[in-house]
Amino acid sequence: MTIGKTASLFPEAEPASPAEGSAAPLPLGKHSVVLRGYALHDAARLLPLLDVIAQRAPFRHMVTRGGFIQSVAITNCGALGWITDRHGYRYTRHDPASDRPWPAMPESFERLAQRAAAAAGYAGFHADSCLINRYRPGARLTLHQDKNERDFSAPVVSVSLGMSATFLFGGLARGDKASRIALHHGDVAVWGGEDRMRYHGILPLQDIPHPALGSVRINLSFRKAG
Ligand code: MD3
Ligand code: FE
Repeated sequence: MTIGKTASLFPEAEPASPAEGSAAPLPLGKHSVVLRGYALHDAARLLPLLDVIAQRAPFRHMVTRGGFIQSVAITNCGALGWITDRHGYRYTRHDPASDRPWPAMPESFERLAQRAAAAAGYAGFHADSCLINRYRPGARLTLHQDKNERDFSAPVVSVSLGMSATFLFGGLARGDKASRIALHHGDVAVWGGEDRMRYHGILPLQDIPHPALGSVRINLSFRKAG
């Protein structure tokens, strides 16, 4: 196999345009990849749509089952939205803050997630949920598994915007050693197969402002929740 020529490994991962991802896919686990800069070309179009979503369903700090307030503020778009409260974690059709349905998922969000999934080998991915995480300096996500979705055979597609973060990618047990991967503005990661159940998290964000977004990191995670 030729190093630096990944076309045979990831035949569908070729960028649709030169602007869509410049580096070769970086394999994480056996069934996960980071597509560096894959969303760079779309970022300017995603941001105003995010503002519209956040006007209708504002970012909020939710309470965990254990009674802790999350340092990450969240909102959702799509048919289903992920929430946490004193009863635990789950997906709902309505925003508990307004009792209205979550804002619809913009078509451009859906298409980006579908394209990235296909580029990672998951053709036919249809997200019905997009969890939007907002990190300010110091915000973090402790090691956890995502297991509120019905269908673990579908991957999770994540889009990073704004400040860079250090992602922790652990094993199937909480105590397994986690590797660290930097995620930057425009990076897209796709987690599937057995990697889907691996523990993961985000280290407390450092305050290194992003030139366009300032002191904030936004992560969109697309899921097939229902
Ligand atoms: C890896 N969010 O919201 S990317 C989460 O950057 C979450 O905000 C992180 O973990 C963030 O649950 C990480 C998304 C992600 C989602 C599911 C995964 C990464 C994953 C499942 C398995 C492995
Ligand atoms: Fe997660």
